[in-house]
Amino acid sequence: MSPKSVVVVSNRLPITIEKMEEEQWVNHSSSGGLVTAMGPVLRNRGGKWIGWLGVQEMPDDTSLNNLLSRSAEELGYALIPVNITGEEIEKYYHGFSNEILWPLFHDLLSNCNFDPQYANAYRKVNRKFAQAIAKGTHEKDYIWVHDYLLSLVARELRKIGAQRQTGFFLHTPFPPLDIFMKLPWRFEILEAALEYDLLGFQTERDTKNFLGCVRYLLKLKATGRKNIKTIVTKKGEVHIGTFPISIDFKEFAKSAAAEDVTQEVKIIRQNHENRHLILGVDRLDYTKGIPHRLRAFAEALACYPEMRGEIELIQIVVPSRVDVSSYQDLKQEIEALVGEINGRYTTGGWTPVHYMFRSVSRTELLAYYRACETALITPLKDGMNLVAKEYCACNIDENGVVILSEFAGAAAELHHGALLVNPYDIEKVSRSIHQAFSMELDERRKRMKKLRESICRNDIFHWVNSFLGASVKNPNNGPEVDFFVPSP
Ligand code: ADQ
Repeated sequence: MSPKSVVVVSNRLPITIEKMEEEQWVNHSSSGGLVTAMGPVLRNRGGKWIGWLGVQEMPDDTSLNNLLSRSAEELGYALIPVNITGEEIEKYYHGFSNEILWPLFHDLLSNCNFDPQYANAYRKVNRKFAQAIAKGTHEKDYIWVHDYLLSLVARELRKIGAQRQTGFFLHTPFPPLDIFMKLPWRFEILEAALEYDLLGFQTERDTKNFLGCVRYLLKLKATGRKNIKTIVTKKGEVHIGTFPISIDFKEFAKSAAAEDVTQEVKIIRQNHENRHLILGVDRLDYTKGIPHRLRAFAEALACYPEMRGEIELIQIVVPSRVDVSSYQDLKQEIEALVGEINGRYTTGGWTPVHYMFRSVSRTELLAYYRACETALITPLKDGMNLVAKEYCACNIDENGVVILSEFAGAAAELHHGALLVNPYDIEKVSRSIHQAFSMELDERRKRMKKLRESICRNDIFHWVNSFLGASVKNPNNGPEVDFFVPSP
């Protein structure tokens, strides 16, 4: 019998493919935190990754096989693509996932479009993922499913008669009962979630919210150990725990010190000589609170005239879901606010807001993390917010200040070193900008040291090990292989 291996299942595979001229396809491996962390668990151990290739027009069979074997060679594990049609992408991805679950899970009910047509496509695509798992994996494999797009996979596996041990990690927040109750499919989503063997959330608050919904709506109570709870359903036991996701801290710190980044930092500092630089980095998304942040920055300039000519906000917005009209509206709102602030305050030689709407290179991103005195991270709600952790890891001079939304998952861990704010409270955010601007070096160092120590201890490898560790502690569950990943 082949040994148990880990299989990761996520909406997207960790590669992007692109069609070049003459029908040639090329592949690029993604390099996000999850891909880095899962590498050692999957590589050379029969591991697999199942997901969508991100394109509607699939390559022909020969090109696809070539692409997949090239990627498998580069990554060290196999990729199994799930085919999703254009209509399914519309309804499962843009529809149910991003017009219903995404805003609802971020407490933004007014952004939800509960279109009943979306639910069927969501079920159908979750079924497709289950079929790909059933076909491409062994009964003894451990299936680790990621995120709100795939909450029904364990249920669909059972329905098609495929027995697997499964874990699910939710990268977004989980909302409180009052909000979750509004979901027309609330029972279905909760009951399906309880078909996984292990459920992981980002923060204690998310776990409590989930358990509260289960208790109230399904009349099921959790019992058990402090950090891992157990719920007994008709189908068996489900374990539930909190596993805050993190980053490859040492890799970020090492790359931030490298020569290319150091050169780029010099250029940024020369271009903004003697200025206190405040950094915002976000995907274009209404959950990130960019307009609120710009208003708070404008308020700070209005209330603290001594900061005029001294501070500059560098706001990087990474294009995302740009074909969706509400995202286009958000972009326009941001650009109008940037224009207003600059129109009002710019003087010869000083521009208060520097705005970039593009995906910057990794070298540039790390250089901005290193070069800016303050990070202004004010999502209205966020599962974790890795930018906050990356900023600290790259702050190798240990003198930066983090202003952080109390509604980012990261606040649970970083509250002792960051300046916590309510992003809706424009005056408080503006005061915190002033506090960061005026903070003595000693205090900045003390705070940043604490932040860096905590992120270094709880890095992405710790996250993988604790999730998979919790799955092994379940009797009969979890992968058999020695999958623990040493933090390099
Ligand atoms: P996101 O909503 O995408 O993730 P976040 O956690 O901040 O939010 O991660 C963004 C990532 O994009 C960071 O790793 C960052 O380095 C990268 N990035 C930012 N700007 C970039 C740029 N200009 N070019 C290239 N890359 C850039 C979701 C949830 C979060 C949760 C994560 C992980 O919404 O709450 O923290 O998953 O679970």
